Amino acid sequence: HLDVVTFGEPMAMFCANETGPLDEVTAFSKALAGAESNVATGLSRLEHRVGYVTKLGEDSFGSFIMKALNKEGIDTSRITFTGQRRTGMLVKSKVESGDPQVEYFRKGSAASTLSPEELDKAYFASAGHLHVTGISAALSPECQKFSEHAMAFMRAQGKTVSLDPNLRPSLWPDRQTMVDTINSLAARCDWFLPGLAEGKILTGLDTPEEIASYYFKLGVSLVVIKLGPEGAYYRSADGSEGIVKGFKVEKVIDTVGAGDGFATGVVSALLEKLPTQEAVRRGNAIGALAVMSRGDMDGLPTREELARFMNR
Ligand code: KDG
Repeated sequence: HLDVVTFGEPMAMFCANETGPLDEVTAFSKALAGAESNVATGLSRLEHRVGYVTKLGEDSFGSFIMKALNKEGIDTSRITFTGQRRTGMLVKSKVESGDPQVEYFRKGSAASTLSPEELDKAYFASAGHLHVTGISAALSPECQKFSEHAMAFMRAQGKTVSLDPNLRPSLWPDRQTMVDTINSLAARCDWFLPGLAEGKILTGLDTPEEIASYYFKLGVSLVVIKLGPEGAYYRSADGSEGIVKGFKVEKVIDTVGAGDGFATGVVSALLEKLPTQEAVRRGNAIGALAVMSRGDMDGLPTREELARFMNR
């Protein structure tokens, strides 16, 4: 039995050890990356039972990722290896401020061949909740179908589904395809977690209130819109809405992974039946912890670390 199941593409990430343009950097440190594996890691550190589904290449990155996920206590029993394709990777620059430069090497990767026929229904049904990000649907038509089938299947089973759009324009053929596909996935989720800029791109609307209304019409029961350092706006089907202020961040080290930290907080708290406002506050807390550390996962707290940060 699992609390949460998720799927996607984990990657070997090479983070620059020094600032400067990527083509000039000579030293990098290897770490695990991937939006869904970040969330799986965050949830597992908070003691939720998490299963992660993907395909890896039979290469050193694949075994590196497998070991890292196992070390986090994530159930990896449904991860398969293929000799036909490589494990994806990315390189990331180091910046003093703003967002780092990211380059992907993942087209045609092992994970991008995950197809709907491979959906292990019994395994998914053993979980109470499914977490999805829009990155998976961007990887290939098969992955898009896998996402659609998994979401529809879990909804039909009476399970909850969360979706973080995680817009990655560079992975999509064009902007309109990205917008249309993500919005059709949003219509299959319960909890939708866009950033404000993403919400604007996806709906053409301006305010968090308008964006939330758009997704309520599509049938979601909770919209939480990330507002960066300001915190987050939420609106729930129970009628509650408002802005939950963000936590103070002393120094921003790396913004990548903040949204995954946020999703970890919101999803874990909702599964623990905390009130929506508290769930959003936990999302803000883990998002803040994530931007204060370099790797995607370094800031993801244990229960004790989270309590200490939230009560300080
Ligand atoms: O959300 C963090 C991700 O951006 C990073 O881990 C890499 O999955 C990744 C992606 O596709 O950008």
